[in-house]
Amino acid sequence: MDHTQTPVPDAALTRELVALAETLARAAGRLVHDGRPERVAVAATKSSPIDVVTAMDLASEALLRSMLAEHRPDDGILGEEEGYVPGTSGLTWVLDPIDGTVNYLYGIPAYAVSVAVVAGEPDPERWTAVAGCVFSVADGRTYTAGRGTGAYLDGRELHINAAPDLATSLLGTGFGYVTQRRRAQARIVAEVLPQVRDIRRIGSAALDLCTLASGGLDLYYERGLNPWDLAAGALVAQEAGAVVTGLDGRRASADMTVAGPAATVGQLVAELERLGAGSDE
Ligand code: LIP
Repeated sequence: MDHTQTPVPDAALTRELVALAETLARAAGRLVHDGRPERVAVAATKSSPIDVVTAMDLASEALLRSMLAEHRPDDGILGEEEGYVPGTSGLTWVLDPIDGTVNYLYGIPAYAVSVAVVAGEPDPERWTAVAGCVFSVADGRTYTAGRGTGAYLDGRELHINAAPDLATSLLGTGFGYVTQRRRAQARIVAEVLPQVRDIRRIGSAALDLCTLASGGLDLYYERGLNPWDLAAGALVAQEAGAVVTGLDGRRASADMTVAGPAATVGQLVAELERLGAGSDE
């Protein structure tokens, strides 16, 4: 399909898509919440022995896909567990059935179902994010956002914190699953930590970005995010007033995602570029 000709939905369709994203995320969230056994087993691993998949990751994505087949049969789907199925409408749903899988595995209450729909090529550097919902499973908080229609937590409009300077910013970040990248990320965070108020490692990029949107963090950066990790959370953060970007003038992508108020994002981007944070060397 030629994604360059995809029209971006108008406000009315955007609101409809936000409502559907919320319906899907909450339905899968109920499944994840109600179906969590006392002891969660690892069903499979992916990029490394610590990159785990549970049966509930698979069940959650299967439910999301079945609901989309009913409600939006012509749209494409890009999901963490089952990959990409192109559609014919120019819209693609980007699904993370459980973001924060390790937290889910250990019973740490910081994991979410992330559902977004984008127009154009399903690539974070090229897509136009249209609507999204991040459902925080453990506490039931529902973050929603539509392109140009604002960001909300349980219906309350969200705005990021005013920009403190870097030294008083509470900074969220995360780490990958592959040893070489983790070693490089440890080097970067060791340089950044003395320059900020403190670091928080929540373990879910979607919740990091939504926490930023609601003022619980001042800044966030992470290298290695998959499209499904950032699709909905980045839209929530942007609609709450955050800049979401990559390094070297690029858009946010797997190479790097930085989010927060424009002034301190500029300072953090400059420091991450100086430290070579866009590579695993
Ligand atoms: C997680 C991300 C998180 C990152 C973790 C992991 P998953 O996604 O949301 O930001 O630090 O390493 O990639 O694997 O739980 O869907």
